[in-house]
Amino acid sequence: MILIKNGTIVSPRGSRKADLLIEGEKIKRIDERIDPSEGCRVVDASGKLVFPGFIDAHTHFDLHVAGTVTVDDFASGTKAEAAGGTTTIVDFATAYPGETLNEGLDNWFEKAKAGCSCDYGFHQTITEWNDTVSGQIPEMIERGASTFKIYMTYDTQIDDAAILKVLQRLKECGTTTGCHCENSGMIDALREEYAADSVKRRAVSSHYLTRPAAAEAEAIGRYCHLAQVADEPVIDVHLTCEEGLEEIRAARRRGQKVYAETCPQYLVMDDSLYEREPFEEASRYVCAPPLRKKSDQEALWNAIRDGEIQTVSTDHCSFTLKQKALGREDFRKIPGGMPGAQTRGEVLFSEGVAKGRISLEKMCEVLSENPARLYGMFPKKGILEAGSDADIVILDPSKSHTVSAKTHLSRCDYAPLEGMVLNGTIDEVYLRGTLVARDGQVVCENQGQYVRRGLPEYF
Ligand code: DUC
Ligand code: ZN
Repeated sequence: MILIKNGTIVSPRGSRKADLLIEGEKIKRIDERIDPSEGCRVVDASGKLVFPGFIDAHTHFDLHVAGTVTVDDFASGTKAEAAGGTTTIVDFATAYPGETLNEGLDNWFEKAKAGCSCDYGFHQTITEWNDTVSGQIPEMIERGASTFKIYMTYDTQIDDAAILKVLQRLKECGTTTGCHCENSGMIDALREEYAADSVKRRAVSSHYLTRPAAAEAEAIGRYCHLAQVADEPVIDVHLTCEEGLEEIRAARRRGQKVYAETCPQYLVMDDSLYEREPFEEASRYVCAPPLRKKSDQEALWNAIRDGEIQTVSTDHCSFTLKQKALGREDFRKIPGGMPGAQTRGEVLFSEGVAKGRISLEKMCEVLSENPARLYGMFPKKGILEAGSDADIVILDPSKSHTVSAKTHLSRCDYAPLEGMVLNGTIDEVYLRGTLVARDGQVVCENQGQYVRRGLPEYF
């Protein structure tokens, strides 16, 4: 047994000083005072915050993009996650056109065999729509890949007719999907225009200029209207901008259930980074949708505070600077994505809670409880209460540290937030009762198990 004593137990409904007893893989008891029984290991959490393990519902490990593959696979990616307080990830299994959903999911189970240092699950990505795919949805739910993902851009995109049919079918099955919302026609036209100009073609800044906030907002609006017709709750993943948020607000005013996710990069970085020289300094921030304006950051923080954004995930999708250099002559060839697994919780604490933008309780809600509910893992995950998995993060709010690629566990050779001082440091991370990470290092690897997720809870 392990007894975590004198910590502040955090929940969305309030925080209180209490002791927490772990027996085996589960939380046995939480009480004002618990005395250690014989043989019980006592962890002194005086002055520290005790959170339910964080859930990252948006990762891309071992993903092939733009002729290359992410540098982090499940082994390194989940180590970075565990060190950063994440005890469960949900990655995106993809059935490419011509593959069955089962084949897509099988392929991602194979990738996870690299070894996982936190628990893991899968969303199932749908890249084409036909009777066969429709018929396989119940089996995906049965296998625990109970929520889905669709794209309105990239070569994985499906058109509006298919999106409507997906939403109608998922409604019948009691589940939902996340969607990458960007207007591909608008983006394709702008990319062609910029690429025709030999100077612009080499400029990293062309990346964000060809993916404007309007392209995201239009797609979010269209997605919400399709969901209105299907009468289906939906999830917008990686919301970046106020214009997009306005579309979600409009849908909610119509009485729709729309859940929104954002990511730390959209909260603390802005599009001026794409103007940096030389190429290596700017290309590292290329991701889609792109970083936006400072005013968007403020809108997103406020939306988290006000409950308009329900989850904060990483969209961890890492490429080395050498891989980014594939687009040195043509911005369209820069693989999109950046690492963020290890810093998500600490960034939210330091930039959010410590700076007074959001409460401790809200941080817990968007990192733990809300993703657990929305993605069918609650109350096994996402909450500290008797009977739940003993997935626990102990954070020392008085300890600061500096972000550096030299010490992070991602295989990526840069950290987007290199040099940033974060106030608050994760001390210890427990995965189902086992201490798996301490002081930014994984101390017990490959303990992750597959989470067979249930149907979403709509709140
Ligand atoms: N955006 C990225 O930047 N990378 C991978 C997938 C995505 O949507
Ligand atoms: Zn993504």
